[in-house]
Amino acid sequence: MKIDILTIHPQLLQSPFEHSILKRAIDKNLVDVKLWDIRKFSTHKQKSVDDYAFGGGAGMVMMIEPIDNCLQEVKKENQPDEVIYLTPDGEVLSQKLANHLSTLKHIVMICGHYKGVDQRVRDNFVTREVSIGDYVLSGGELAAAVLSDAIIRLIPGVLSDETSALTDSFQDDLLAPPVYTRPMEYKGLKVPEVLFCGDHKKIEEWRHQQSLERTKKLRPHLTKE
Ligand code: 6GU
Repeated sequence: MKIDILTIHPQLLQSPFEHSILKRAIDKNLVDVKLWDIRKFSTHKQKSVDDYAFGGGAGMVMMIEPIDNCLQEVKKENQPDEVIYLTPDGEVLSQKLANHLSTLKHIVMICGHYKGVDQRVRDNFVTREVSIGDYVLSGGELAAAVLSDAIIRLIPGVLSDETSALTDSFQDDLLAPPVYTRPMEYKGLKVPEVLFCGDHKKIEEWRHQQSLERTKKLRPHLTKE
């Protein structure tokens, strides 16, 4: 998979891809992530990427030209399956959407700032708009990092234990069960007995029951009856 991310703050996005699972996925060539600095595609003397909103009002708007220029450069390499604009008014990210996006070959993400991008970018270049929740961030960069992580970890071969993504919270509309490790007892705090019984069927039943109870309590809308 290839992910191209268009941003005016490429440095802000570097670190998430330089550690842990995302780094390993890149090192294994399972995904190629490229950060594009929109500012480099500005034709203005000052390399400006934003301007005042027509009609007035507070806040600057990101201009169409540097984004168009950058997108054209990205598309020279190959045609993307989706051009995603990260915005608080987009479709709220879900595991279902992450699953779908993880099956694609080439995704472009555009990070907005200020009051957003010129609507003509959204109307003509963007194929999908995604939000990571109903709250406002100062820019799309952190959202793009979240979306990338949610997608990349699902690409076959990225997680060492192939089944571990399948048993994630939400993968079957259930929250994950609690997990424990050594020591068996810490300052009087004990691990549930059932985990030491050695009966794998019984343990799986207990875990499933815990998942159901957690989901009912914490995400009641997921338990359809
Ligand atoms: Cl995708 N962008 C911004 N700026 N804020 C957000 C968001 C995206 N998703 C939730 N809040």
